[in-house]
Amino acid sequence: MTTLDKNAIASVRPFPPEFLWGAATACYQIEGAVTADGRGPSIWDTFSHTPGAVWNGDTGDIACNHYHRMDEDLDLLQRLGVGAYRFSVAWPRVQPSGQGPANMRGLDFYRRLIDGLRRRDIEPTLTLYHWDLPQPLEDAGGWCVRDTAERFADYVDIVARALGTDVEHWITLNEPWCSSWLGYGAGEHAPGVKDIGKAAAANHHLLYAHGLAVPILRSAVPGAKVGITLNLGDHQPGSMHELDQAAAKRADGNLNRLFLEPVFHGRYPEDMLEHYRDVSPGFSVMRDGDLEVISQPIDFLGVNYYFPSTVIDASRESEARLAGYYVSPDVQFPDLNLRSIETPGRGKTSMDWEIKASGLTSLLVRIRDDYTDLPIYITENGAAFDDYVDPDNRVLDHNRVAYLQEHISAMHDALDAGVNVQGYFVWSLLDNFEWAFGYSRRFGIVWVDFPTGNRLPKESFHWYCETIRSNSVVYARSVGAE
Ligand code: IFM
Repeated sequence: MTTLDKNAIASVRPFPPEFLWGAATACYQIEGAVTADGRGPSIWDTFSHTPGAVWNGDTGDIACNHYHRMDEDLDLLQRLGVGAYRFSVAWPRVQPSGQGPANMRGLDFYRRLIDGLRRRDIEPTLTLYHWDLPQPLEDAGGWCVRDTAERFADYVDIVARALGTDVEHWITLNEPWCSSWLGYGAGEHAPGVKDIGKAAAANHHLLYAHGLAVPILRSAVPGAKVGITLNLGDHQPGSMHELDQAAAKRADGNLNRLFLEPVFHGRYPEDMLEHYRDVSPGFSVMRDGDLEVISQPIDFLGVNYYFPSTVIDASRESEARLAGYYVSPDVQFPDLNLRSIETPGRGKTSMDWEIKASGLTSLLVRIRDDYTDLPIYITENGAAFDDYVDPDNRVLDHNRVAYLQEHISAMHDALDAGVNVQGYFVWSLLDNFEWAFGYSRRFGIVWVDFPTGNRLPKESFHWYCETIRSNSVVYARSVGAE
């Protein structure tokens, strides 16, 4: 592996020969066909049909219509040259009511998907849960109750037995932080509940569900590689002030440590247990033995990284404003008594997320130092920008190319530092249903014209194709790069 010459204007940085390049999607965001072949309703069907919940009243009813255009999308993946495709299975297609016998027509869709990938020499990377809980399970308490984790275990068993022979890489959960804290705490995601005590209980039951799934996968799929995908962040304090340092520690505790510590060290962080001591039911739902279930060995960690965050204690808001900072309430952490501040000069995506590629490097190094040397896959990384189709029928998304280039280069920095990164999946193959933002935010490297469903590869698609083909990234220092 070459070491970056920081004095060069641009240098080509090769990846190890076996490095895995991929693209990622998730079922509710692309499939559509929400009543096809016996699929039942999920919490996202309910939430997206709730007035005011999603931008413009958008829903996933049709989305990219991937359910009916699967072959075309698989051809796009083949053209892109990826070695792997990360997709998720919709629990309500497999068990329409969240329990009971398998719906064979639902499973058959994923069987065809996997066969299509195999025919194209693309490895399936299967996520079992990307947020679409069957609605009847939510009606029975959702992730706030233990029974949902037991139901998840049954569902995993069905999927593993049905599809196991052709899938090696299994991801139990995608971003359980979002399912718990955005879904039950901030109420920004389905099921739209705003109750910190429930969010903490959901946090625990989701991790418990992950733990239950691991041995089931191992017994149903000999040789399975099992992991979990976490959305992790790099939180910096806005100043050296002790209150801001403490605020950054709280944000880190909630987003990162509440998940990494139980999975890798078999314990919850003391400061977070203390912080949530008085909420109900909170972490009191934990039973003896749960942490052993949660912390049993896995084979890899999936990391989703998008943006950095700089936080201050809420009490220091006016001071920060006086100093000229743009301060925003941190709606994603309603209980943590902190504010986000923007770092002047840093670029932003159309999600309003700041761009700081070096945050990915420091995060990866920290995971290695504090938690695990297991293989890491970047299971999501990408950016939404205000793309448009130009008069020559092209989408020249140079800002996305720059974002990807900087982040892939930052991942290379981590490799150079000895972190065991083995693969990278761009988010996302297609423009899709971006949850509470509906179709207003485009993350795809392929443009989707939602009224017709037509696909158009963007400039970033061609750039990523070349990156994969050359198995290298050209590092070009951006102006003001950190
Ligand atoms: O679109 C989402 C995805 O479903 C989960 N991770 C973050 C992406 C961008 O917000």
